[in-house]
Amino acid sequence: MLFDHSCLGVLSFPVLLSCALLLIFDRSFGTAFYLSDIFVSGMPLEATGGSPLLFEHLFWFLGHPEVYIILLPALGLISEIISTNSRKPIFGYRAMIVSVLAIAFLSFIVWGHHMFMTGMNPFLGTVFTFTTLLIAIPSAIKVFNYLATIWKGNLRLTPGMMFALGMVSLFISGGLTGLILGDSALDINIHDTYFVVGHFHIVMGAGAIFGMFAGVYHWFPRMYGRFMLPKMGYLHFWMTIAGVYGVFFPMHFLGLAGVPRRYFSNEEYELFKDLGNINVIITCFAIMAAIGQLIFIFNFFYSIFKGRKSSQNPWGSNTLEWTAPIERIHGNWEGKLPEVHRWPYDYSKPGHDEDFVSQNVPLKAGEEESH
Ligand SMILES: [Cu+2]
Repeated sequence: MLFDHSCLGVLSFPVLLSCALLLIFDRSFGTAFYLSDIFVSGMPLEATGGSPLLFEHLFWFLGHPEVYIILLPALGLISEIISTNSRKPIFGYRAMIVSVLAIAFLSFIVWGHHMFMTGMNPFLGTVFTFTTLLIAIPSAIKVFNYLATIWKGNLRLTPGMMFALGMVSLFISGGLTGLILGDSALDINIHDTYFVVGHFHIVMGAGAIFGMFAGVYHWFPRMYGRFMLPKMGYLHFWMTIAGVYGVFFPMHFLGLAGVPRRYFSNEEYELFKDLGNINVIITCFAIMAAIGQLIFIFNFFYSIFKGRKSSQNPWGSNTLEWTAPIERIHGNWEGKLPEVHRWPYDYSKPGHDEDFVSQNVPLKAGEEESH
């Protein structure tokens, strides 16, 4: 996933850089990449011939892959956490890899779905709709595989696992509204409304942040040799997930009613008065979510010094980082580096005493590799 993520970064960020350079040229050096027949106080600007839409094209050529640049590392974290805490190999490992590669490739040919309202030829809009909706397939495969990994697993609902499951939940809710926004015929009705704000904050904002929280709770014992306080972790989780849904779920209804995004209140306008002041509810949930984050910050720093001491490999994980000594030493391992003999998902493998087999354990005679 990190490889995938890096490819996306290498290919998409230069486009943003060029986009910004052209903008600097336009603003400071009299070029007209983005300026075309623009009138100020009735007088045409000197620089003409460019296209303001070019800016949007270049921006969104970064903008869409960027969503996955943010999301993929978090999905990588939760793949590991969900498998470890279900005590099962990740379901459909190969399908997962093909899915993230497909998502990465497709993410470069969908940027037009942000621009259905720019006067784009409807036929081109249809093409972007098609490629966008194709992303639903690998995304659904990933979600299915996460659910299949949990299915009949020996679940350990640690705070890290809770956040990982929370991310799957957000990925589903945000993904489903993405289907609506990716379809030009539906998107045109709700373009630039609060529906969009609700959608992307759930899927790429909160979704990615949940993945990061899952990672912090899971690898904290590895980093500091201590656990974070679990009760505070659960409190943080429930306040955050309730906060996220409480803030962004109602926004979908605001958007469906037609309230444009970035308006600070729907009550200012006769048209949207009947909705009541939904912002009050949203604000209450936002404050609750914010308090939840204070709990996390306290828990993090408190646990570094006062958390319960952790054993070498508290979650029973297979990957090598858990074999490194807990004391601070120079380098990761003393002496020889450990050798990898198996994939990282040998959980509950028949023929072994424990329900995990560290990657540095050689294959037994007659034991097959699990891939
Ligand atoms: Cu997009």
